[in-house]
Amino acid sequence: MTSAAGARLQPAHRAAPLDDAAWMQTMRTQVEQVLDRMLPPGEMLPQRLHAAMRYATLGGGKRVRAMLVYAAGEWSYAGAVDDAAALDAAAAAVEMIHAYSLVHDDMPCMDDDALRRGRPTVHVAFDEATALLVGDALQSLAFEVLSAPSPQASAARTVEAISLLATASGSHGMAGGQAIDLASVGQALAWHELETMHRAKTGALLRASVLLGATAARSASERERAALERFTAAIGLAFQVVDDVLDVETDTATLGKTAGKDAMHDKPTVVSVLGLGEAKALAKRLRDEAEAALDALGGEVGRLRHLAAFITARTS
Ligand code: GRG
Repeated sequence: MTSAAGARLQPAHRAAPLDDAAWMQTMRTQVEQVLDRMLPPGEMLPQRLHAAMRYATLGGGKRVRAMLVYAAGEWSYAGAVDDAAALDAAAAAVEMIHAYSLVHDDMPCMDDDALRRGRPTVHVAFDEATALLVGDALQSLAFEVLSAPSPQASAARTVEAISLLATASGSHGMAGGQAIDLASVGQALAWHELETMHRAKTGALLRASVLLGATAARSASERERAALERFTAAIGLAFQVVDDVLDVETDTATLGKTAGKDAMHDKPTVVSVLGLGEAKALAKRLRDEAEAALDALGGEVGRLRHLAAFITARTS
């Protein structure tokens, strides 16, 4: 074991396994410590930008993407993690990209929201120009972090990881999905159009999180790759289906962001297209699909199984 991160991923014969709730809390704390270490100090010039980057990234959040990296990492290392630094780098990088997307998504030119993670959004707490720069700088830092994961990581695997995250974040992934989302305001989308948008906007980064963890220690076989793709497709869509259900069923205080925003902005959602009952039924089917994919994958899939259940039954 080379670091504290390795210690919590020891296999059962070497350390008492954590139950799933304790494991999630441990992973959350782990990635927050890594982010705290990797983000420039708020006192470093330019202080306002660095303080805002820390505000955006360290201010709460479920850390689902980081947990997917760690869970898939357990599968990749078959429980015995010798290079925890590579997983830490990937977990921090996906959380930085995610934080950047939330900062930009909340800006007046996009979703125009004043509340995120139970606090004023970055452009409200700081200002719009700073919020724009926070997103830019977090995106760059994510790739900087990913390009120097650990002395043990091979150059080829590092390049593969950078490419994976770049594709997931760009116009074929998250940013592209956001563009379709913005263009869909006031439109009546067919289900397949909405699904395509969500798979890009939300699903691409969740997919990258799983694959970054899963390929940390070794290359997946063709059969394993197919099972991983099936798993990420299911949880990626499920995450947004549940998000749309929560948007209509849950209050602002619980969500930590403004509830009912989609209807307010006349945006097509899973609920507006399928109806509430069918949206909930779809979330259940997607959980079954994720479970079946993990059965096909085999190996150390316990944490991934727990995260699939968490994603499809989350309450905030
Ligand atoms: C401006 C170039 C440019 C790109 C912007 C803004 C953007 C790209 C993409 C937005 C993508 C986006 C906001 C997707 C929403 C995904 C989603 C459901 C976010 C909420 O995730 P949670 O619930 O949040 O995991 P926490 O706060 O728990 O981390």
